[in-house]
Amino acid sequence: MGNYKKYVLPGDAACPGCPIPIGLKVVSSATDGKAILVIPACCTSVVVGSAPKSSLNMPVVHVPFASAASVASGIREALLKRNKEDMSVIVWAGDGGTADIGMASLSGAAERNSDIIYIMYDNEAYMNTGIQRSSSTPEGAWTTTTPILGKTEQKKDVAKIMMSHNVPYVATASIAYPHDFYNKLTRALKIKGFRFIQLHSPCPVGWRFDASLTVDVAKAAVETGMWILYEYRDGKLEFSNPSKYLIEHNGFKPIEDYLKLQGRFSIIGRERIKELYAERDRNIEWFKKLL
Ligand SMILES: Cc1ncc(C[n+]2csc(CCOP(=O)(O)OP(=O)(O)O)c2C)c(N)n1
Ligand code: SF4
Repeated sequence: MGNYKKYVLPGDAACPGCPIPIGLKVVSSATDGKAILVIPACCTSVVVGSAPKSSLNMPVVHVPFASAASVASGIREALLKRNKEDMSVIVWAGDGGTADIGMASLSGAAERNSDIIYIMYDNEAYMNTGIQRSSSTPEGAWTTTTPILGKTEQKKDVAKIMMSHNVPYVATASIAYPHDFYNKLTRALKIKGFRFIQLHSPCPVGWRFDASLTVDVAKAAVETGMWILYEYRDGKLEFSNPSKYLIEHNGFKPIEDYLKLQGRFSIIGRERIKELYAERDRNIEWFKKLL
């Protein structure tokens, strides 16, 4: 990987074990800093701070919650008018800003095939304002707005929604597999049009695990099939390793191995765990149809 140390500086405002600086190191190294980041309100707005004291040494435009994809589309058009073809425009947004409040502008940018990359770092709740449920929170997870039964609805699958927009590139990634994320972003950077990457990003504060376990939790999500790594290009899907290997060899670890690492699932019942197994299997069968 390239030199992220030039761009992601020590001394940010992240909680210990935060997945955000891990993800941004990959983004800055894959782009070698040649990108403008558009960041709607989220933990990252606080983590990197604002100029002139930002810990992220790249151009950043902080924007209102719902507008990120539209603002990014406009910036890209302005750059093209000025013949600045080599400067990419990347949205870096949380799941609340993507799956919920930013969905309309995201869908609009995808439908127009705007020449931007949209990275949704998915920490599966509104962390910055106090761990409220988002539509990307998984079933059974505790949040401050689902305190008794955990979330009773399934996780909204934004990457699938983006595929249905027939955009040139959709991928999933995980902060536990930075090289896979780096390679996907490098490929996405070479494609024109709308590209979307959903980055699974466990948050120790909101998911209730020890700050030393961020990468282990992210890895366990993949190893249990609760997060599947894939790439979707021009109507064809390809699983990425280790998900590819695990699917082909039916080698997933029990989902409980993932759940028990996190306090947010301590209230989950046996029936709901059964439902998670069924959802995982249905999900994989659905993806297999696109192979
Ligand atoms: C229109 C609007 N509504 C609400 C807020 C308050 N707000 C700021 S950050 C945030 C949560 C963002 O959640 P998410 O996008 O999941 O990112 P995370 O905080 O988890 O990184 C909210 C609700 C806002 N800034 N603007
Ligand atoms: S709440 Fe979670 S995502 Fe937000 S800064 Fe802290 S560790 Fe990072």
